[in-house]
Amino acid sequence: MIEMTRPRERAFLIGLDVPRSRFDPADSLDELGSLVEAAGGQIVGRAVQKRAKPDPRTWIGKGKVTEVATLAKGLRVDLVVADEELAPSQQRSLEEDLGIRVVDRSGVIIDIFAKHAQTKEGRVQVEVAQLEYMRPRLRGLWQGLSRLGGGVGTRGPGESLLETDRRVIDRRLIDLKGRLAAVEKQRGAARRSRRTGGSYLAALVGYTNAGKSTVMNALSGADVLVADQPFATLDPTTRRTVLPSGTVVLLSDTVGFVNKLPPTLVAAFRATLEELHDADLLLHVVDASHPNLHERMAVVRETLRSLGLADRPSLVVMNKIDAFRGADGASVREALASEFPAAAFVSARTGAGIDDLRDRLAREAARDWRHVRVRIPHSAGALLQRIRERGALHRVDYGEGGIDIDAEVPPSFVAEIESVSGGASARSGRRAAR
Ligand SMILES: Nc1nc2c(ncn2[C@@H]2O[C@H](COP(=O)(O)OP(=O)(O)OP(=O)(O)O)[C@@H](O)[C@H]2O)c(=O)[nH]1
Ligand SMILES: [Mg+2]
Repeated sequence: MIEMTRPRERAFLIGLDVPRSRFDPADSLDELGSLVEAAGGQIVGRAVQKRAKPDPRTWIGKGKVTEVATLAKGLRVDLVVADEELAPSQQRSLEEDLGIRVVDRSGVIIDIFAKHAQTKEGRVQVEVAQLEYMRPRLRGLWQGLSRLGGGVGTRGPGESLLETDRRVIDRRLIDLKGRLAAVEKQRGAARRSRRTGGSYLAALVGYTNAGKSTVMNALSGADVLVADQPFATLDPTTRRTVLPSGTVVLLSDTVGFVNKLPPTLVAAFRATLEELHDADLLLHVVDASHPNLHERMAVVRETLRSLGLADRPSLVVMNKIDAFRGADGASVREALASEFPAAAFVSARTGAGIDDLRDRLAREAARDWRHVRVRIPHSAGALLQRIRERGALHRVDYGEGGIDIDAEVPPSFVAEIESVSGGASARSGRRAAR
């Protein structure tokens, strides 16, 4: 399908400058360029057309198609990449008119996902996305193939052959989706047991390449893969980090977002993304050194909204402050602190600000903790470690009649502690925010 197997295929990028696009079209093409490079292509040229709206037949206008065809010939272009998901018919018409293979932004992103998927589940999810994407585009693919055969003409196979292929795809999709449902069920069980474990869960979210995995490593000492390329992380991982108070916080790292993330991918990765619904806090990691940080933040917020996570407590983490170059040499704080007063400013690479971020995390985790002062029997001593991990254990006194403790814990944990103590809570109450 849209595999770029030969290394460094020569790619020509095309974009549209239509009113009200979020990104400047040149910036968007830059980003498309890095996506194509991550998929194994080499950028040899680009063109942007200003239009009121896309051409219904060929996306870019007729004149531009001719212009691109001429340029592409001179540059020995292997494929033309459109900066948006094209309708299957547009992709087909463009290929016909250009006489060159046409790939769109979605095809490139799905291709990178296919390259990076590691786990079985990740691979199945990617294949579902690939097949869903490919299914309506079969006819074009067939035409491409017959052209490759050379001299066979441009007619595709008969409808019957196409229908057979669609049926094969549909059967495969049913099989894959069945497997995904089974994994989802297992995952659901794992999540429930994690929930009853009761630890605070902070999920790292953000634009791809913002440094989510690096922040995860800096906070937890984990060794999650970090790479200067889009969608290095596809499969979610969860790591424990112990805050100075002894409180355990779970951190989860997951797939990043990008402008115009293909809908088939979002659907296929639903199970992965649903993990975000368990999070007590979203750490929105931002590459503060990127010129398009505002647009990217808007994409992330919009994606979170579409996942039903708009109201989840979140903390913006301005990362890569070491690489920030403000206008007139302004520091990152001068440039961004007034606009994002609640944000944490860090460099996951140098470690700057990471201790502060840990403190912020501790404060967030402790937001609704309750104060408990109870006496528990010596037989329940094992509870102490769990109190320390889920909350903060301030004082422990071993007396003859039992263990007196003074602690702050999440509300969900209060009842369990009080039941062990026989409900003899000396003073339980909402804790004041520190
Ligand atoms: N200068 C600088 N580079 C950083 C910092 N944090 C991360 N990076 C670099 O940014 C690139 C992406 O980092 P990752 O942690 O892989 O980013 P990610 O958000 O997990 O990316 P995906 O998983 O691909 O979505 C890598 O080259 C990192 O070394 C930082 O604080 N400063
Ligand atoms: Mg990552």
